[in-house]
Amino acid sequence: MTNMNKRLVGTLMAFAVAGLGLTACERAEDHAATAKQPEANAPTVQQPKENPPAVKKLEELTLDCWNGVTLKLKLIPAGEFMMGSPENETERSKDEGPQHRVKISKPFFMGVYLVTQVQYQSVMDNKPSHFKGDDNLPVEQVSWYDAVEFCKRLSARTGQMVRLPTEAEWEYACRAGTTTPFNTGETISTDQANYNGHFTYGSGSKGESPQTTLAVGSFASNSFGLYDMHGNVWEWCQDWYGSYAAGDAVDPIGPAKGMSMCLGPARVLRGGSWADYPRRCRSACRRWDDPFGVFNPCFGFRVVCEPKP
Ligand SMILES: [Ca+2]
Repeated sequence: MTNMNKRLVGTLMAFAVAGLGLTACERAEDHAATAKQPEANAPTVQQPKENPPAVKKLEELTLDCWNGVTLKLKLIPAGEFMMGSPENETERSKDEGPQHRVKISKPFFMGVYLVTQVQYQSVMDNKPSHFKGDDNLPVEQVSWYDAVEFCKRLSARTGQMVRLPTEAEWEYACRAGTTTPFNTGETISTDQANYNGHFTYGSGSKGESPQTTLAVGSFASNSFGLYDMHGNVWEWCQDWYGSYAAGDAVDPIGPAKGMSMCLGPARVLRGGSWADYPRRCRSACRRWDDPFGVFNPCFGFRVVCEPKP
């Protein structure tokens, strides 16, 4: 049996179990309702329980970091996409393949912006960034462990489950339904993102190269309403870095252990930065680095939050 088939069988069994559970539960409630109304004048037909989970109505979530500093997230719908790049994509790397179908089975909230310096300071009580001057610059010079600690503290403070995105969630959210190298199309310009505009991608043109981070949200969002997915700072993802597993996947979380790179097992970063050529900002491009003690002014993150049931 292939992995996909195993997952399918698992999913069907889960549905079957859930179905049995619901039936048993509704029967118990029917019984209770009947027992409470012996006069039986009222209609005994129970309304079907169709209340959708509250999450379906929520488009946005705002988390209170501390003292009036908030962090806004948007609901990303469940769906499917082709993860990785096709073999004919210009300037791709081998590790972006094989392209495979990924299902994101549940909606999730994702930070509209990169975590900013003021948000980071309000949760972690320090300011590690190399670039200074504007509270709304993205935080950088944070290790993977710093980013995870931020999520833990914000979870504790808000009662929400805040974490780093999986690599699959990140790419799905970045693409926002697009299949081109960028969510802006076949190429990208310096009017659309912060990267090293002295270099071009495909038929693109040269442009500015600010050589610094820029305040989050300085360019247009993608169609999910997320800003700076391409460029500004690289974004730590939850996953260990490794080759993609063969075949289609549902909610993949990456390999169980990191592929050992020059500094040991590595974690994934996505999206490129102010310092990078545009090819490194593509939706499918992957970077890895040491999760400990990497103080790089190109490394930041954004968070996701699992909707409460
Ligand atoms: Ca980015």
